[in-house]
Amino acid sequence: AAKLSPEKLLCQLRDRVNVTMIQGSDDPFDTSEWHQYLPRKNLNETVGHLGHCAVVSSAGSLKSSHLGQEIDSHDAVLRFNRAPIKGFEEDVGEKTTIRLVNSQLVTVREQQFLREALYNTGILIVWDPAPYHAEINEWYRKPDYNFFESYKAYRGIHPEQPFYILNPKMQWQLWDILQENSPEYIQPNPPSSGMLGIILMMTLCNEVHVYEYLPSKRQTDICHYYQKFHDRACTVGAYHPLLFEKNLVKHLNQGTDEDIFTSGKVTLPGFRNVRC
Ligand code: NCC
Repeated sequence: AAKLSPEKLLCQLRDRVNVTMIQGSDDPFDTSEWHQYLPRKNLNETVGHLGHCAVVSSAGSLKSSHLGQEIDSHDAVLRFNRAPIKGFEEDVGEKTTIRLVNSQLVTVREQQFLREALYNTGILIVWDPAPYHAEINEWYRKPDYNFFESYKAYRGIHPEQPFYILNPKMQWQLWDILQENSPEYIQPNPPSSGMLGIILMMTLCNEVHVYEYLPSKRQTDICHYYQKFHDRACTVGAYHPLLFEKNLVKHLNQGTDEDIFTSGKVTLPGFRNVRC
């Protein structure tokens, strides 16, 4: 596969990855039952036009980074899964505008998900690994984790908090581009929450800064900044095609290598600033 220039790659991502949330008009969500649960406002209306945005990976290398203030200076901050703030403000900041969670977290850890205050801040978005290029209908019958009942339960408890379901089509549209631009065959598993979140923020923001997704000089084999768990696979991937995702993001970086080395920081343009 021939690697595209960063400019061409940005255009491919902009034009081929359709980032949308499940809507009441999407079959099989077009029922009065689902209409009670899905948010009335669409995501764009809820967040408005965002300028500078930060994406905070959950990597262990955020520990002792002192990036908190810099992260909080952004107009919007995206976090993942159970990544906490309390006790880690100095390194990861305290602002959460959007939290992107996987369906496993919502299903397997349902009781914690329904109870923990961590999830009550900002906008929630859940995603689930769908079969390759499946129609929404087919995915709905065969989700990777059947999170739909947990989603409804959460919506019942927190009806005012915006909580969206990511349209699963985008994961494979993105995966196709990853595969086309990689020299090797990639296992057909969807991209990580991190990569999905980066693309999401590129659709919502003028500019995106990603922290410790490409590891800085602080890289270790510690999986998360919030846990004493060692596993190198967290950074390079096992199930998710993390290494390929990270090569792509490195290729698109508009910041300096120095920024990566010292802050694990990557600068990406918002799609609205991409000219094709
Ligand atoms: O670990 P996880 O990811 O929640 O991390 C969020 C995103 O941060 C980036 N990351 C994380 C650690 C690290 N050392 N380097 C990184 O670059 C990745 O981009 C990652 O996506 C997920 O993607 O949803 C994942 O979720 C966990 C787990 O389900 C949740 O944390 C909930 O407990 C998965 N771990 C397991 O299933 C054991 C992980 O594989 C992927």
